[in-house]
Amino acid sequence: MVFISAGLKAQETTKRDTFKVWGNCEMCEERIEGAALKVKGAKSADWDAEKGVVILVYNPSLTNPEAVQRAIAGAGYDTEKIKADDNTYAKLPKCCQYKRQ
Ligand SMILES: [Cu+2]
Repeated sequence: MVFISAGLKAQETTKRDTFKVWGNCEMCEERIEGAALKVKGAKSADWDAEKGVVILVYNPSLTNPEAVQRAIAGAGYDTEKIKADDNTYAKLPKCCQYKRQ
């Protein structure tokens, strides 16, 4: 019984989600992952430069993928649900100004 309830609890406290984030390079990766991890409840964030996809692990009682996408957009990166502010995007280094959709 103890093992079963421990297993259920672990499932409840961690969720995984993937979503699209546009960017170019390793500097982008640092900013994208850094912005995601600043969100309380975000446990890990891994941006794949080739696919342009973030794999997010988070605690669903503290946050949700939309809040994390909002934080990433706040750093200048468009996500599949939330667009970055034009001014923030324009402040990115030239090499990081990815092609916008
Ligand atoms: Cu970059």
